[in-house]
Amino acid sequence: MHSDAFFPPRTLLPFSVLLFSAFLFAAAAAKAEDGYDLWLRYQPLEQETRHQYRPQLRQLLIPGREQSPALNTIASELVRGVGGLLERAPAVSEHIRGDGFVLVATPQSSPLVRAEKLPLKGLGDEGYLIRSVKIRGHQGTVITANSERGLLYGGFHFLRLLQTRTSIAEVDISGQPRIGLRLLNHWDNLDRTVERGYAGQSIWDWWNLPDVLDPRYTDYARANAAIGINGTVLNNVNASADSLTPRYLAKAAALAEVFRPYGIRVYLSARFSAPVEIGGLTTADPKDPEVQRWWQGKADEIYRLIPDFGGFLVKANSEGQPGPQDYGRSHAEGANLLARALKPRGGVVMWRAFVYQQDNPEDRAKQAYSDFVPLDGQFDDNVIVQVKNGPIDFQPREPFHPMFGAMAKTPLMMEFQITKEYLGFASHLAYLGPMYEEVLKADTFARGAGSTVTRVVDGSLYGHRLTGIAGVANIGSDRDWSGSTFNQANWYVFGRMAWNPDLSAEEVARDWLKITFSNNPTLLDIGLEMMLASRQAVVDYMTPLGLAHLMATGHHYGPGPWVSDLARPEWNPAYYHRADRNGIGFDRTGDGSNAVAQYAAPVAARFASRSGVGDDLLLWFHHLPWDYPVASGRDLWGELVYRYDRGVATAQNLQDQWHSLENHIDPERFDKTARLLAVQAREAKWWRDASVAYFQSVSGRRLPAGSAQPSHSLEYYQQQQFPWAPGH
Ligand code: GCV
Repeated sequence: MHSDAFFPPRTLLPFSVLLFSAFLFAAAAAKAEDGYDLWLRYQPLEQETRHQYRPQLRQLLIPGREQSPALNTIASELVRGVGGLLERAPAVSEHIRGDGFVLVATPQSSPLVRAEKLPLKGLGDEGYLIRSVKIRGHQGTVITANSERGLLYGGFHFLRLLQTRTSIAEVDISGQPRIGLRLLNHWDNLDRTVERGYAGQSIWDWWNLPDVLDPRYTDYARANAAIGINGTVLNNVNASADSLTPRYLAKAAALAEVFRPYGIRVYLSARFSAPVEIGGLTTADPKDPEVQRWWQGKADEIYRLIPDFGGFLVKANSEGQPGPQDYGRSHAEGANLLARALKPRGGVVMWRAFVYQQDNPEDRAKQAYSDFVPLDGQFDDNVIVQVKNGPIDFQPREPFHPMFGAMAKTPLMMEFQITKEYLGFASHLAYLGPMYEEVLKADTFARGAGSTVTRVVDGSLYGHRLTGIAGVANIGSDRDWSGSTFNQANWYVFGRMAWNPDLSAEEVARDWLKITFSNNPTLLDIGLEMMLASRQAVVDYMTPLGLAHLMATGHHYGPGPWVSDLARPEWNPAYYHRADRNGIGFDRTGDGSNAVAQYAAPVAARFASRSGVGDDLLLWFHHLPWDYPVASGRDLWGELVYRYDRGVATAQNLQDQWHSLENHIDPERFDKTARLLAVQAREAKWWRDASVAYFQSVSGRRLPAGSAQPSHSLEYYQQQQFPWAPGH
C-alpha cells in the first residue's frame, strides 16, 4: 500500500533486478575513480568499520515497495549503498527475522511502525526520523516519515551516517528542511551550451529528448535527492521562448518523469515576451486580457504534461531581457500575470531581482532595491522574489544584498552561484561553503539583532510560508559532472545548507571529504585546511579588501582592472574600483552613493564607518587615500599588495598540501586535481601581477619591501586576449 499521492504508481522492477543492478554498480565502482559517482560512491568502508556495522544491517524491510516507484527507489539505493559500503548487501525481507533489521516505512505502510507511535507530527511532508528500536524482541533501526519523500531523505541520511562512519547503535535523529524550495538553476541553453558553465555541455540532450533518456538523468536525480534538493529549473534565465513550445514541453515532461520518484520537481525559465514570440500576439502587456488568457492556456498545457510542474523562474527587464517595464508595468504586475496562471495548480513564480539599467545613473549596487522595495505588498502570494546573495553579481566577496530584511510582506529567496563564474571557473579550488555561511549568518538587523539572512530566507523573520533557495548549477556533461572533484563539494554544500542553513561550512566539508575520499585523519585535516582557506585565497588574489568586478570583459576570465572604455559605465572595472593617484574604492557612504542607507540602521552605521566596516569590505563602501592606515597597521597600498601576495602564497600552498596527500588519494583524482592546482597557482600569480602592475601605475607607489615586481609589464597583461574562454 502506498499513501503518498506525490508519486503516481507505475510498473516496477522486480527486486532481483535491483539486486543485480546493485551488483553491477559495485563491480563498476571498483574500477577507476573518475568522479562520476559524486557522494554516491559507496566504496567499501575500512574493514573494522564494516565489521562493526554488519550485525546492524542484516535485513532490509520496505513494505509496499512493489507498488510504489518511490519506495522502490529507496530500496534500490539502500541495497546499493549498504551493499557497496559493507561489501555485503542486506537481505530484503518481508518479516523481521532477528536483530539487525532496518525497517523503512511510514506509519500507514507498516503496522509495526504504527505501533511504535513515533513522534512524526512536527516533521511535515519531507522530514524523517531514524531511531534504534526493539520490535518483537529484536534490535533494529526504523526509518520513518509522514510521506514517501520523507522516507527517501531519511534513507539518504541513513546512508550518510554510514559513509561518515557515524554509530547507528543508539541512533535517534530527526531531520526536516528549513527551506521549502531547494532548487538548482541551470543556465543551460537549448543548443546544449551552458552560460557560465565550465564542465562541458549541458547534461540535457534536448535534441534527443524525450526519446532518449540518458541514465545520467537518473544519477542526477539520485545525487540531488541525497542532499535534499527538490527542484530544478532546466533552462537558462536568459530564456528562449521555444522552451514553452509543445515540442520542448514534451522533453521537459520526460525529465520530470525521471525525477519524480526522487522528489524533484521540474521548473522552467519563462521568457516574458513568449506570447508574442510563440503565441502570435502583438503584445506581452500584463494588462492585456489576451495575454492573460495566453499564459493561462500555457499553464494548463504544461500541467497536462507535467502534473507536478513547479512553476516559472523569470529574468525580466535585466540585461536586455523583455519584461513588464517594456509596457510601463511594474515587476509586480509582470510577476502576478504569470502567478495567476499557475495558481490553480499550485505553481509558483520566482521573479528575479537581478536588475539594473543602462540609462540609470544610480549606483548599480542600489538599483534592485530601488526597483523592488517600493513594490512590497503588491506581489501575489505565489510569487517569491529571487535575490542574489550580494547587490552586484556573485563576486568573490560582497556584503549581503540590502533587499534581505527590507521587504516584510514579500517572500524572498536566495540565489547563490555554485558555478564559479567569478572565482576561477572550474579550474581553481574555491570551496564556497564559507561564502554561503558568511551570507546566511549575516545579521540584517531588520527586526533587531538576530534578524539573519537565514531567517529571511527560511521565512521565520516575517512569517512567510513560501520559502526558497536556488543555486546556479555547476553541472555539465564532464565525466565528473562539475569539472573537478573539489567543485563537486560546492554542489554538495549548497544542497546541505539549503536543507539546513545552520550547518557550518566546516562540518559539511568534513562530511564531503570522508564520503569523497576516505576517513584517513591526515587527509581530513589537510583536506579541510585546503578547502577552508581556498575561497579567501581567491578573494585575495582577485578582489581583495572589498574590491569587485575587476575581471576581464564578457567572459570574466582573468584580470582586467584597467578596462574603462565600455559603453555602459557599470560594465567597466574602473567603475567599481575608482582608483586614481590619490586613492581607491567606491564611496557608498552618505558622502557618496549612500548605498549604506539601504541597510537597517545598525548595519548602515557599521558599513559607513571606516573603522567599523572591517577590512574585508573596506573598499566596497569607502574611497580612501593610499596611505590610509588599515587595521593591520599597514597603509592601504601596503595592505592591498600584502593581500595579493597572500593569495598567491595560499594558492601555492594548496599545491604543496595536495602533494603531501598523494599516498592517500587514488591516482586518477590525485593527478587531475594536482594539474588544476598548478593552473590555479599560475593564474593566481597572473592575477596578482597584473593587478599590482595596474594599481601601481595608477597610484605611482613603490612596492613594499620584500614584495616582488610583476613578471611582465602592464602592457603585456593588457594585451592578453581570450576569445575562446568557455561559458560565455
Ligand atoms: C544568466 C551575470 C552573468 C550572466 C547572467 C546574469 C544573470 O551578469 O554574467 O551570464 O545571465 O548574471 O544572473 O542573469
